[in-house]
Amino acid sequence: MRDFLTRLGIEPTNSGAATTTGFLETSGPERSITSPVDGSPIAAVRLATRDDYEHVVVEAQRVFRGWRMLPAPKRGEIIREVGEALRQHKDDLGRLVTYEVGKVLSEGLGEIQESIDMADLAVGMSRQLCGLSMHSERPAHRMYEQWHPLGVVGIITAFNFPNAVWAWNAMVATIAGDTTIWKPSLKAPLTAIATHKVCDAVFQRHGWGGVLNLVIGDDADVGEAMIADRRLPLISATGSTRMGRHVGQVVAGRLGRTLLELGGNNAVIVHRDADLDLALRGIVFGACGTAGQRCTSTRRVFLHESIAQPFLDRLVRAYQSLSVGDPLEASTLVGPLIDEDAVAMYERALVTITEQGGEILCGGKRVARPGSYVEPTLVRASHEMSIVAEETFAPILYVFTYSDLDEAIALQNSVDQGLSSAIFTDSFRASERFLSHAGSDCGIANVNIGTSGAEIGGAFGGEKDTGGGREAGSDSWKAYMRRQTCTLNGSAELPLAQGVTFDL
Ligand code: UN1
Repeated sequence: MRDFLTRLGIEPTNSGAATTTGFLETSGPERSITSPVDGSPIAAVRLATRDDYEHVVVEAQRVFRGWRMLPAPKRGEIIREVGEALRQHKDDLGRLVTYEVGKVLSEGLGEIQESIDMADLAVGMSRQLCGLSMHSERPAHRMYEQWHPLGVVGIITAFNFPNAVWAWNAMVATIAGDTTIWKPSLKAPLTAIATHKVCDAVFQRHGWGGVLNLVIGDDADVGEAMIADRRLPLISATGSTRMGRHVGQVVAGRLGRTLLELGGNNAVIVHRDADLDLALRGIVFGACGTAGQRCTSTRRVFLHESIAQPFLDRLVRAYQSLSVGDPLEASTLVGPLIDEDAVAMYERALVTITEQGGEILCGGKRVARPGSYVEPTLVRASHEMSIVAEETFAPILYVFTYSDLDEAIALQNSVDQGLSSAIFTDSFRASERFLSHAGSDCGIANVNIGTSGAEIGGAFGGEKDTGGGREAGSDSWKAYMRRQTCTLNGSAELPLAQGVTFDL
């Protein structure tokens, strides 16, 4: 049943760092990785130390100096092959994602598909790294802007998308001419190792080992070294707002750039004229998909008072019918949480919810089976409850009612996070209001679609405490390049701009 591990080259003990020459002999402590599916150990990783990191960053810098000179469409050809390699290994990688982090198999496979889509998008981008040309105010002068690769890009990813979020960054950064150092979550390092092996094999075949690099280590050791490192002009980090605030401050302290994709507290508004069948499916997938552990997970629902009670009854019935269990089985809709800490966090949140006066309509307990399983939970909530403003990374959905659409939009916007949002309505006016400047304040605003499951063709990210970064989408390559304005003088004179004279 675990053949996919062998096919992906996962050993009983794996090195936690890779660069030009492949995997290194790391010398950090060994960490055993346990599956949340059944609580059994999968494999171990020997973590990278600060010295290993140092070695990798020197290599990544050296390789950058060559890689940046390869024409972008040629870099794109390599990424096209990376996309092919991901296609070939999609089934095994998807299974590994499911086994290591617990999302159901169709979501595990979907995640690899997201990376394949990202590769395809990046191949196209590699021929479209376009700059503007401007008319100069000076005779026989020409101005244009061009984009250069940045350097070595640090990519810090979270456990919940252990493959795709790396791909959002790495596919684009590499066609842009950068090299990358990936520091994955210590909760999902095996997917990172397997993904690195599959993708790096293509680079190695072309003589470009060291474009993709991997460092798996403690935050205190490797993470801190990375974010403080002036040799990394850009740090792209995905995770909690707390983590992002720290990364943002440290990188800003050295005037580096960040691309932050942090917490969400995403809401769905169900208006009085909504197609309730659609709304039901959108909400349940949004709240319970990946067991509520997406940054785009639906955490709050606002029901128009005219449909609230009958819709809530349907929602409760839908929740009661959800199959929670082994995510590798096709009939399962909700897998486990990532680990025991996550279960403890879910249980603590439920205590707080009850203390603050929330009414648990269904769920609310741990599921009695080996592994980190919990019941998807529906809570009738009020805005006096401070916990509804927090992101609890678990399948807990707060339900509110409203009478006026503007009031619902204001409540939706009242939290610190600003990632994803949705309205279900058949009213053109309601939909336009939601999408107007007075509407949703989030980076993603959907109509008749839930909050999660965005496509890579659109820029992904959010405002406020979500960090402001955008990944994927048409012009995302700009984040991985530096912009240069060039003015060329084809005349025999040296006129100064703004009419300034300076005659010697
Ligand atoms: C995340 O949870 O960090 O839109 C990313 C979605 C996925 C990506 C989620 N495409 O839900």
